[in-house]
Amino acid sequence: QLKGAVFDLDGVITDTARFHSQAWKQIADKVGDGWDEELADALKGIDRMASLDLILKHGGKQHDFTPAEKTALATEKNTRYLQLVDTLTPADILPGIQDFLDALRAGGYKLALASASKNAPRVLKNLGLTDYFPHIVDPATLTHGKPDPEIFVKAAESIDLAPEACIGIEDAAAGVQGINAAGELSIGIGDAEELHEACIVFPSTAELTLPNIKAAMEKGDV
Ligand code: G16
Ligand code: MG
Repeated sequence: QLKGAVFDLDGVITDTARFHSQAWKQIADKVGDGWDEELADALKGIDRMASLDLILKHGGKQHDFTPAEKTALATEKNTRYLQLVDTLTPADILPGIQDFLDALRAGGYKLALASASKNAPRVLKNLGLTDYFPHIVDPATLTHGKPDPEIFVKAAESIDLAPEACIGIEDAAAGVQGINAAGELSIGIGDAEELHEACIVFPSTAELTLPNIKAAMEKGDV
C-alpha cells in the first residue's frame, strides 16, 4: 500500500540543471578547464563540493587548488547559481508536476523532498511549492550522497513511513539506485535505457500520474 512520495528536485520538479551547468561552466572557464555535456550530466544529483572535484579532475587540475581556494570557487558558483534560481517562477514547474502534487495531496499521500541541493527551499519558494513540502531532508545532515540510499531513507523517516510505502521519483541513474537500495518503489523520469534500474520509467514528467503508476504496477512491470 503506497502512502507517500519522495521527490528529487532537479530534473523532476523543475529544470535547475541548466542553471547548475551555466554557473559551473563559468568556473570551469575561469580555471582553464574544459566543459562538455557528458561532464554536465555527471554532475546531476552530486553535491556542490563533489561537483567541483569532478570538474577539476576533468581538466586534470584536482591538485592545483587549496581547500580554501576550492571553497571560494564553490561559493562563486553558488552566487551565480542563486541569481539564476531567482529568475524561476511557477511557470518553470515541469509539465504535469503541479497536477501530480495536487492529486497526491488530495489522495492523502505524504510528500517529502530528497534533493542534494542546499538551495532546495529557495527553489521551491520561487516555484510557489513551499506548502507542498513541509518535509525536506537537509543535505547538510548526510554522510553519503546519491547513489547511497541515506537521503531516501531519511525522507521516508521524515514522513513517518516505511520505505516500502513510498515511491521515489528521480531523473538520475544514481538517484534511482539510491531509491532502490532504500527499499522504495523507484520511478525514473527520462531515458529508459539510462534508467533501466528503475521499477517504472516515464519519458517525461507529463506522464507522471497516479493512474499511469497504477497501470504500470498492474501490468506487472513492477
Ligand atoms: C542537485 C543537482 C546537482 C547539484 C546538487 C547540489 O541535486 O542535481 O547538480 O550539485 O543539487 O546543489 P547546491 O549546490 O544547490 O547545494 P538534486 O538531488 O536535486 O538532483
Ligand atoms: Mg535530479
